[in-house]
Order: sequence, then C-alpha cells, then structure tokens
Amino acid sequence: MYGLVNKAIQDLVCSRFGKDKWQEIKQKAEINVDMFVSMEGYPDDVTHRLVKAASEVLELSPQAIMQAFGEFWVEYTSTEGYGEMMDMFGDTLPEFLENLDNLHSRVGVSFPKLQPPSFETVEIEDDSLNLQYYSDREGLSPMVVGLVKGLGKKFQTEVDITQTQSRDTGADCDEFLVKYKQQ
Ligand code: 1DX
Repeated sequence: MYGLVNKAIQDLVCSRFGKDKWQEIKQKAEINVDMFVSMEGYPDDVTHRLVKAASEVLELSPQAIMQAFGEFWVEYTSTEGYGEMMDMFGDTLPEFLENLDNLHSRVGVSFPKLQPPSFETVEIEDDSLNLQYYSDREGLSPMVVGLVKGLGKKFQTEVDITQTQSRDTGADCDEFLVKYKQQ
C-alpha cells in the first residue's frame, strides 16, 4: 500500500501513545526505514507487521487497531492534502459511500499502483443501507467499520454499523448494515 497508510498509522500511534511506543512498535515489526514516503508503494506485509506489533505493544486487539485506524484515516486524509478531493465526492454519508469507487478511480489516475477496494451500496430505507465491500486484501473489514464511523463524524451523522456477512465464513464479499441519522 502507499506509504500514506503507514504514515497514518505512525501519526495515530504517536498522537495517542507517544513517540517511544512508536519506536518500540517499529522495532518489533522489524521496520528499518526512518520515515515512510506517502507517494511510494510498500509491500502490504509492512502494514500487517505494523498492526500486529502495535497490537502486542499497546495490548489492543488487531481488530481494535484497524477500527481506530479506519476512523482516523478519514480525518487524516482530510488534513493531509486530500480534503478538497474528499469534499468533491459527497455532502452526506450515503452519497459519499456511493461515490467511493469514483473517488478511488480519481486517486488511481495520479497513483497507478493503487489497488483500490470496491464498495456497493443498496438503499434499504430512508435511514439505512447495505454496504458491500470487495477488496483484493484480506482481513480488513474491521477497518471498514472505523472508516464508516469516521465518515459519520465528518458528516455529523449518527451511525450504527454491523457486519452482516463475512468472507471468512465463505461469503463472496463482506457486507454491513449501516443505519444513520443526519443531525
Ligand atoms: F469509507 O480494502 C472512506 O495503496 C471510506 O484494499 C473508505 O492500494 C474513505 F498519495 C493519496 C495516496 C498517495 C490518497 F498515493 C491514497 F499516497 C485514498 C485518500 C482513499 C483518501 C486504498 C489506501 C488503497 C491505499 C482499504 C483501506 C484497503 C478507503 C484504505 C480506505 C479515501 C484507502 O478513503 C483495501 C493502496 C489516497 C486516498 C481515500 C486506500 C490503497 C476509504 C476512504 N482505503 C494514496
């Protein structure tokens, strides 16, 4: 994944737990680079090692870390140069979710090594939708829960998200029920 992802993990850890914990995590993950370069591609394994090491050092489950990361990613990208772009892809939570594939196409024009996930939304009622998540990567569904919660904050919308289907148990995609209420 692009370095921006690893940098976001670094910023999240440093802001909540301090630089010493980050050094400890990096060491445990056997990562010897001084700094991640946002626009450079890194093997997914680097990200996975960081999550695993963070889980051990911070005594939090990998799922909790991925969810916190997802939530953080929305505000992080908004303040790290992608805020205007994010604003172009929706004024409400459901609109933004519908546009995620378009957003990733846009990012992919500038960054061809992007391996974007794909999201499909199906409206259920005025205040709920079904979100299908397809990714080449495995094990990231807790991150999606965090991402949607982060979008709830961005759009000042109360959200309740539960996973209704999982690739772990043989389904062809991960699926979530998203209930929301605009404030
Ligand atoms: F609900 O499932 C809200 O590297 C959401 O595979 C979900 O393949 C917002 F400059 C610049 C760059 C860089 C901008 F090249 C990424 F570095 C992308 C900014 C998306 C904002 C996907 C990151 C693929 C890297 C899912 C988890 C991974 C999607 C991460 C969240 C808006 C983003 O993001 C998976 C890669 C951006 C950029 C957004 C993602 C890769 C998302 C969301 N994804 C790189």
